[in-house]
Amino acid sequence: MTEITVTQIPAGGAGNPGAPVEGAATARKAVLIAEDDALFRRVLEHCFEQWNYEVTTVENGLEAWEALQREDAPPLAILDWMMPGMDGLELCRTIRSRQRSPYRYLLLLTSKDDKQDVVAGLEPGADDYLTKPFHVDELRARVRAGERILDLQAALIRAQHDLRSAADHDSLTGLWNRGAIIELLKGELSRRERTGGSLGVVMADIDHFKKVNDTYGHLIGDAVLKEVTRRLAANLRPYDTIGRYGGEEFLIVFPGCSVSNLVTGAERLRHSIAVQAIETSAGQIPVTLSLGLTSLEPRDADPPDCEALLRSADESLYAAKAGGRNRLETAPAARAAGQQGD
Ligand code: GH3
Ligand code: MG
Ligand code: MG
Ligand code: MG
Repeated sequence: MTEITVTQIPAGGAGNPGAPVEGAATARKAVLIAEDDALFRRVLEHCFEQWNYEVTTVENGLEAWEALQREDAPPLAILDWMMPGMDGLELCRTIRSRQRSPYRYLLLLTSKDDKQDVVAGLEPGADDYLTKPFHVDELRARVRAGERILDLQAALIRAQHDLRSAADHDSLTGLWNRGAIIELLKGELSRRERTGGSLGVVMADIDHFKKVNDTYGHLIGDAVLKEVTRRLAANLRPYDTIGRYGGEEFLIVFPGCSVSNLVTGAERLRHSIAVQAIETSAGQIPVTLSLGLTSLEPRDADPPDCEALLRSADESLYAAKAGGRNRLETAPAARAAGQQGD
């Protein structure tokens, strides 16, 4: 007969299963319980429900593996050692060899307490183990330890994400920074080399922006930059990419965009800025944008490289400025690469 020890602790006491595990109040935690013994399964389920966990239970190792492969699988898994289909050890080994991230905290349940068995359990990748029959307060303490590891893991992932984001994003506008947008353009160029297709590049620069700073101050200038960013981003197609190329200069990449579509797209951007003065705490400030366009056609053999493409967009922008601002100018990319011989 199966023996289960459930320690009785007074309500509110340290081991009270009714008290939520630390941190559970913020977001509901989730656990996967894989246990073929119906009685243990019920006890485990009851404990975790009391601790306010979202509980998924399965009765064998194969079902557990299936459940753990789902995108929203619980980060914490309680795995029985002896189970039909795939035992707990095999399951740990499979999870560790096939799933590097997100990290799963695996607690192995075993009725074996021989030291060799414990080593055999931890070696393939279990984080901790608990011997049956177990005490509820010991289970809770071990689960807490597991949650601390998972919380740490989540904080690390967040920090890694923030660092990566800070490295390739501009902090004022939230756009890709210069290095990142150039890399993205290079990526598009090499993709185009393989697949063909057209590619549009636009350099956009706010007109007389220095005057905005001189008249209203730098902080208002920043607010204008943010609003210009918002309007530009709102008027792009989902697959276009925009980055802050310099102070008040933006680089926009339009993959698969023919010249006529590029002109239409760029005109929409110009219009989105000129159509309405920007509302700031210093009042309404009218702003305009000049845009330099260049594009590669599907049949452009031997296309210019990234640098030549940028030079071409820059020359078009210069022409737009010289032509009176608040306008677009277009130049074929190949000319800047010196491939048309003029
Ligand atoms: P043009 O029409 O020829 O482009 O004239 P402009 O005044 O926009 O160009 P200029 O290059 O003379 O000046 C750009 C100004 O943009 C100067 C600089 O202080 C300002 N600027 C660059 N980055 C920022 C920023 O992050 N915030 C603010 N407020 N101003 C910035
Ligand atoms: Mg079993
Ligand atoms: Mg400018
Ligand atoms: Mg400029």
